[in-house]
Amino acid sequence: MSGPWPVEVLEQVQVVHAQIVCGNADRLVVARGDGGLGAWCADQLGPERLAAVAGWPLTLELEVRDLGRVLVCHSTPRADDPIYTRITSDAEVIDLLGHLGADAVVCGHTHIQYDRRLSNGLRLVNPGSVGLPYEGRRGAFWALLGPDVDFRHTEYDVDAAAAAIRALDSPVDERLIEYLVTPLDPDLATAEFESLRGA
Ligand SMILES: [Mn+2]
Repeated sequence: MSGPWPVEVLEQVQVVHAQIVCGNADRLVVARGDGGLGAWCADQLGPERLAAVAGWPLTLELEVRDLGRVLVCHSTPRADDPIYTRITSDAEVIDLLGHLGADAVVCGHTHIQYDRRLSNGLRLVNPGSVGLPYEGRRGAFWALLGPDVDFRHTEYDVDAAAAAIRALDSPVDERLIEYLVTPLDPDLATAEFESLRGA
């Protein structure tokens, strides 16, 4: 819920009755953190919408056709901000996720699409990011679940969106807007995340 249009985004997800898990950026909005952006988003949302965000769960369990029992969480079932990537070792990811009674985990946090099978048989899917992808090309990245994992890429007018964000009187960092206009290469972003893991 952190970004240039928190109210519009929340209204859209409510219109479609989306099931949502809370991520670290959402948590920071509720806590009014994140260098001014969280507080600004919280003010835009107002107390009633903010209460809805504060009520979002850390995990969701879904039964998805052919995928089986799917656990959805922003990072792990217990914490919204540990970093792991598509190249983090199976052992480390399994240790972070803990023992789960699920066939698949759908996660977020690193903004890069991947689909991998861990050595314990668990399928791990990151559907990618709509709002801030690091995919080396412009657009919104997401995935359709069931019967398989169908990665999607939706193009939109990124230059117009960047101009609209810049026209807002908001604390959205120019660096974030630049990520939309000139997207990070996913391999470089993955390497950067891995270096943060070791830090
Ligand atoms: Mn995150």
